[in-house]
Amino acid sequence: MEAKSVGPHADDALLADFEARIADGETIEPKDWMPERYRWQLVRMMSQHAHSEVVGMLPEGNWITRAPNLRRKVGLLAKVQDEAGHGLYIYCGTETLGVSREALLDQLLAGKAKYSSIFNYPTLAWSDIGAIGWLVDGAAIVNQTMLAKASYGPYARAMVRICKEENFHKKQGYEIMCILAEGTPEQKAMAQDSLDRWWWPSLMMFGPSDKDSPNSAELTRWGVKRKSNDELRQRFVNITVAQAHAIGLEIPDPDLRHDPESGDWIFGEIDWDEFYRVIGGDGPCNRERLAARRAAHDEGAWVRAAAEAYAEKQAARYRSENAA
Ligand code: FAQ
Repeated sequence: MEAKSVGPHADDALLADFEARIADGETIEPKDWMPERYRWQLVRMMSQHAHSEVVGMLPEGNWITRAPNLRRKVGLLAKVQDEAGHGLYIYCGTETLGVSREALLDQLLAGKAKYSSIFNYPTLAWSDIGAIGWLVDGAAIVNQTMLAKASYGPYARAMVRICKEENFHKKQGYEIMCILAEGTPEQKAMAQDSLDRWWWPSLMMFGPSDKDSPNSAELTRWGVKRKSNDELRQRFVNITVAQAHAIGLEIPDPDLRHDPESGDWIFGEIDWDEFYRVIGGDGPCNRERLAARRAAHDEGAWVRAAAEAYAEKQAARYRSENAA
């Protein structure tokens, strides 16, 4: 009888120790004991994040050949390459939890994995590149600055580096918007149109409101989320409204008002039906994005084969040198 009860009691003690470490602000590292549910939540969230970085290259990659001048092309190329790097860091972070990058990519290509809703919207004009840098990277920074304090060490450390790069992305995007906004009336209208189309989808990036967020309770309890979806969304709105006004653009929300007591910009109701439609696979570009990822994966098969053959050759040389 006693032997049987050792397991659960041992687990209770481990869980108490794990939660005490988090309460003390320690980070959890890959070889530390963690509850299976913590590992599962991290794999779920980190894999969605890595996929978002990778799929997120597509809307902007679409404009590399059409950037208006060399400086813009160089900036955009660098940004898109950075996003690929972010995907790789986070896939590596997920590997520390025992899930391979190949397994996660298979889920993405099979259409079984989520990635951020924002990347299912089309980039119709050059000004959309400005809007993405300003709003999408701006939202990502607000979200990921908090994740840099997450309890899981490899994820938190990846966020520190990623946020530095996202800051450059945001600046290049906002600069594009500033220049268009003070250009000809047509250029200003173009910037406003991009803001109109990207504003609400950017607010959706923070996820459902707190009362409808099934994962938040566990993620908060275990120190992965340090602020709630709604708190971060509000922080983003407060930062961004001022930036829009500074360059003479209007936020497309008739209900937007400043609350002098809290200092917050109170915004109107988000279209949650649209949000759930998009994350359910029925956004404007979901099918196109998956088709593009599958084609890129197939076309890249020879690169993976070549890298593997090279690695095997190097390993064989190492073995023969060490055997000699
Ligand atoms: N899109 O219970 P919650 C970037 C799902 S990176 C799609 O609140 P959670 C850089 C959620 O997964 C952008 N699905 O979920 C860049 C869950 O589904 P599940 C990505 C969403 O995890 C810039 C369900 O709804 N950033 O932009 C979305 O507690 C430019 C219930 O939601 C990250 O991934 C959504 N917007 O909170 C790249 C940051 N929202 O798994 C290229 C890390 C929610 O139960 C170009 N992730 N869902 O089936 C997070 O902080 C969190 O996962 C949230 C969601 C806040 C996104």
